[in-house]
Amino acid sequence: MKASYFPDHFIWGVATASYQIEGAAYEDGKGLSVWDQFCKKEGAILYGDNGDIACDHYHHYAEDIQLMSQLNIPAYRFSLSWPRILPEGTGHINQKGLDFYDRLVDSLLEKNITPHVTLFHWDYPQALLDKGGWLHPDSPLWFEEYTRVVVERLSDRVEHWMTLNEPFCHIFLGHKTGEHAPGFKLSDKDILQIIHNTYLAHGRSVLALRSLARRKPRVGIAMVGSPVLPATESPEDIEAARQAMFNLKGDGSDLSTIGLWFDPLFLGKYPEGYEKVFAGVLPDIGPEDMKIMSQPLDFLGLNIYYSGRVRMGKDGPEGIPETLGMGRPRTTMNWPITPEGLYWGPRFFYERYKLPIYITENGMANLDWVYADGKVHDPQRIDFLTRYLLQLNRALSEGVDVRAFMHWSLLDNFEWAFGFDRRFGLIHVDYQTQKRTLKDSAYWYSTLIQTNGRSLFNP
Ligand code: IFM
Repeated sequence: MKASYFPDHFIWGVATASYQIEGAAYEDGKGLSVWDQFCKKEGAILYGDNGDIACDHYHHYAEDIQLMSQLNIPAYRFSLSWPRILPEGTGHINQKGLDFYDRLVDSLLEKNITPHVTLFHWDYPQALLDKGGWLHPDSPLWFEEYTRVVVERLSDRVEHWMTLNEPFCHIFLGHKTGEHAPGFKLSDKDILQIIHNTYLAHGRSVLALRSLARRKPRVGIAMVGSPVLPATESPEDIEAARQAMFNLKGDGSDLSTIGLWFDPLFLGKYPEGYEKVFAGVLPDIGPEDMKIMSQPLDFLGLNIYYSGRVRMGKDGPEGIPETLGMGRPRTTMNWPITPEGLYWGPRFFYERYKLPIYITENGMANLDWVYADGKVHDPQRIDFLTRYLLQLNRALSEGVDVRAFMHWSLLDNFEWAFGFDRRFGLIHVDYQTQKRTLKDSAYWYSTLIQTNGRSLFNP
């Protein structure tokens, strides 16, 4: 493919999240988050790392914004720490926490960088967990209250909002497998109730944003959007991929089926077969619930990293166990490199949910260090992004309405259970000194942005 199909107003950006970069975990009146607590658990995090200091962005935000400006990055997706703003989760407002986000937003706008705010990227207030967390029937109201506080303070300047980041990871890894905070291993019944409550919280938050925001908001959500890939482009294999993504199968894999996580939000109903597959463990569903959780959105955010593949077999989709092994390329997360995800993901989600697509995260972890010449050479990341973005370009060329691409991440940061071991940034962070060094990929991304994607075709 030779032509660049990135439209004129395509949004190029970078993404981060509060707990992964801010540090200042015990400063200026911030309350505890479940991640502050989880990191103290022996063996929870690789090498016993924690986000107490992380990239110390709380104190280095001006420098980080200056670097974004130097790179001509027009959009910055970041999240707010709920317990920094409401230390107990509800009630008392910590003005110093809000002041920080005020300074952040003002400094971004001064540099002509558009803020894209995610309200919740996993650092849940510990005080609310102690009251029952997302299982508590009032949990949607708590999130609505938090949204109102934020909107009251920031919506005179912020127009772009995401309610939640990757509910699948937060719920499944945090409450089912226990790999993430709060480290629970709950029953399927509890998980389905948590999904339901979280989605009600999302819906209430959207309603609050729409009714209170002083500037007309653009509201969406960032979902785990890695699609299932078809083994070939035959209509049968493409159909197999669709079915594998969206249909419940009743084979024990249903909690991770994409349709379970997307349909309630975007179609206002649980997927076909839900009552049967989950008989005996269904959540309490109020008469208005599906309407509340499926509030119309302005865009669908997809975080896409890697995918599995299927073909159509005689009894339906068959997985192809080929993505790793045999020396195949992979990132330091051990994730296979599957660029076609940025074609099939936008295509399948746009086809089913008919919303403009934002790629709210894509990128790779790499073994980066500062070379003897003082630079950080990361050709793998440049190659990875080239391959993925060419596939996104293909989706655009076929009419899929993709409006944004946000690189994960701006900075190397705290990669959850993997601590600081995995580096996803365009900017290298020396965690001992907090020195930032632009990687080769940062300059490459800057050129890409300035040519609106055309440099992909003339490297
Ligand atoms: O670092 C995470 C981010 O917080 C959520 N999406 C995936 C990234 C890489 O694992």
